[in-house]
Amino acid sequence: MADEALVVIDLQNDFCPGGALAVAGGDEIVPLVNELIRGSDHVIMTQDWHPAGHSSFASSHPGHQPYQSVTMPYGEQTLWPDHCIQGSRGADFHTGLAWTKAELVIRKGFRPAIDSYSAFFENDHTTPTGLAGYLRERGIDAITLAGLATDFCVAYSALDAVKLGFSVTVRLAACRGIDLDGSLDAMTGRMREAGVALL
Ligand code: VGL
Ligand code: ZN
Repeated sequence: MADEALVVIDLQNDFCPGGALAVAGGDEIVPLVNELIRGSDHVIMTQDWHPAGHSSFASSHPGHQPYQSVTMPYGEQTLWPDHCIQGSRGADFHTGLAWTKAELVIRKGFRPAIDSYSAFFENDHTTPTGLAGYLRERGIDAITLAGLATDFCVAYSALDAVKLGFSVTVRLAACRGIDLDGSLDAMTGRMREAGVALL
């Protein structure tokens, strides 16, 4: 039988209460994620990992505020507060996260000119992170997703994974959303339509 992997998305200090881009209740999911980790044969984590001055930061766009949207060469991009800067405490995994079992940590968002929500592709939807190749080469064809944020990095990862032919489950109780202008309902609907199992 083919193998399955748990992919824990961006469970980092900056996405938890007190962090630069705090997701409400982001830290509440840590115990359940740790339980999922204990029960998984293969664990992969993603880590949002931006250089200072990243193009997804509102501070890099004079006259713009966080949560506004701008048009980038690759399409619409929401602007965020400065967050998950490479090597900062905010970019570290949440202290309570049992991360040591992870076989792979995929860092994303490190190219200054492009953001990356998905664990599989950057926001141009064509530049790969390498995760699909890693999974396929290891005979893993099913993934379970948990982490932050439901309506951004988790949802983009789930939709790309389905497109790439993986069987995908999202553990909603082990995720929390940002919910910008109804994005949580919108992205939950898109995942359901795409065939993601929402548990
Ligand atoms: C994320 C916004 C910016 C996420 C990352 O992990 O969902 N959201 N960078
Ligand atoms: Zn980011």
